[in-house]
Amino acid sequence: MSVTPKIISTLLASALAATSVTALAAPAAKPTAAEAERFLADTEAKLNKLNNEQSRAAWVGSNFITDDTEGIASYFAERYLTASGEAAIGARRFNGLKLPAESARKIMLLQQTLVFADPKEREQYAQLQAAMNGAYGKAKYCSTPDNCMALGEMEKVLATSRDEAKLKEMWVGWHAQSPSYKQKYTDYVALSNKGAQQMGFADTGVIWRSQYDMPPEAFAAEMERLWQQVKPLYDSLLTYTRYKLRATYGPDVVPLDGPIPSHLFGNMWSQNWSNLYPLLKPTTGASSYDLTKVLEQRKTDAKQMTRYAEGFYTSLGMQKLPASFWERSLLTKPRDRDVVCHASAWPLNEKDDVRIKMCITPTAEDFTVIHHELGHIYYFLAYTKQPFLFRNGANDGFHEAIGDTVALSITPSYLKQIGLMDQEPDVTADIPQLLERALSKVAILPFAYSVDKWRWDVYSGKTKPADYDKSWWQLREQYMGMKRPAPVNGTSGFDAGAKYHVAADVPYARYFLADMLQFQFHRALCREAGYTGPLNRCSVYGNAKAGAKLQQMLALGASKPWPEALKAISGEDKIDGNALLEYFAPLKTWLDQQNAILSAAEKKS
Ligand code: X8Z
Ligand code: ZN
Repeated sequence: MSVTPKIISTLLASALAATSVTALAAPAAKPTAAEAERFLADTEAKLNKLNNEQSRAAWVGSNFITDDTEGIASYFAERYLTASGEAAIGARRFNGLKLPAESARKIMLLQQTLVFADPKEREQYAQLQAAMNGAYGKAKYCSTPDNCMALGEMEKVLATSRDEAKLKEMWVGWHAQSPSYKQKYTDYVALSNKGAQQMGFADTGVIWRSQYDMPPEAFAAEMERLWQQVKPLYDSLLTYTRYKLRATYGPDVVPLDGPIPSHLFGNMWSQNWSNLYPLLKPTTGASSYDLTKVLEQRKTDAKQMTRYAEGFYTSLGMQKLPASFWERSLLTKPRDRDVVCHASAWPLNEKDDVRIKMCITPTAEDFTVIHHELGHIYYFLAYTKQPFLFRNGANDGFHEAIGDTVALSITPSYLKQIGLMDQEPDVTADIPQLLERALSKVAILPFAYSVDKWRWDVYSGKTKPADYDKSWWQLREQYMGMKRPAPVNGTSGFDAGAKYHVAADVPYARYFLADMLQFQFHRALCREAGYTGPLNRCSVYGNAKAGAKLQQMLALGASKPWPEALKAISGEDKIDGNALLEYFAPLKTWLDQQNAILSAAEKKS
């Protein structure tokens, strides 16, 4: 997980009762600013200690999935929940009191959490969370009792095979696993909402939308505004992709209009279409360079992949990764046990115990992901000196955007500099490169938006458990233009749960925001470096000035409202799709030309 303080908390029934009574009775002596400061100091010290303990237990729970480690992880999560719940209720006393801005911000942050009145419910909540995490990590598809595949192997088939039946088998096989924890998820949602209501929120989705320094309704409107801004680019990319998939799989599988079956996009969730690049690449001017091939041929191991990424950050003037990072991280999939392979970055304490857990393979995709993970790590390291409650991203989208910003600087000229490419391609390769990048950066937009649109409706009760799949696929069709490759499983299916972040209950709007922010950050860093050419050819590798600018923002952590952090790096104070659109503008023109040609050819045939 990339987020330090857990937003979820709980509270002993007695503490809640005491607080409510106080609220109704004649107010106790007016709290003073000095009391508030003491309260914050005590609370931060306590939460820091309990958070370190729960992180350590969660690390073990995700690295060695057994019933015992699951029990240990939920025990420590529960202890943290108890303390953070007490803190949330305790903080209410200081609402409205005149305090220094930073203290007022801490009082506000402490209250954005769940609070459980009933200790039994708190325990159950923590257990369900640990159990769903374990269930996702252990899930396998067995075509026969002795032929079982883990998610990673199935993803590899989706990435490389063009055999439609095989793709469908992988897709359906993986999506048959999540119904086993649907009941757990349903119970978990109900409990979570109870916790939100204890704290005065309508439901958990409202808490999630309240974490962006603006009212929750304003945040939902911002998401919609941003989506409308970038939708035309997505539509052009989908249209082009449709023609190419039609040519590959035939008109019976890929219709000319209407939703496309979602198992054909090279990815289990069709959120990243990079693996379709060989099918989609322009016939002229396309670079034949294949980073995956180079990494495979050189037998680049997981440590070396990580070293490449570290090298980028140190070139910006950042520190080397601490020795403990190398000793304690998990970089490859163990052969002898179940682990949660979904890549994650962890701060284990407020010093420099930072780690990643990732099953690295020598592919271009993992080359990007490792830069992403180290973005979290360098953010953790940059804000260690902040007080506990500010040891976090300016908002969660910032946390997700840092490593991706750095990865936008993985250009041919950079790859040549580090010896992974012999010859830089000429400008005719710009469109192919932009297309390749759009297959991850543009394709994810409607996915990222609609995952949380689905959860907002689940948490609000608008979508009932029997309609989970119905609503999931309505959203997939409306936003992504996709459909389920096989009929929906009545009312017992749980396709959303086949995505890690749903099973692990990690909010997803962050990736949507990060997708916009990283282009704003990239543009700002390139300007800082004095670069004036096209943004797709800019790499800030080795540029200390750009590095200092980035570091300055990272060091703020969550101490200021995010618009101030954005201003510190870019001079802008709004998240905006404009930088992304500017980056891909030449591709948009090209896609629309191609689509006109392909549409005319389709009409003729
Ligand atoms: O979960 C991740 C990271 C860890 S925070 C690997 N990502 C999202 C996903 O895989 O669904 C990065 C891109 C989107
Ligand atoms: Zn991340």
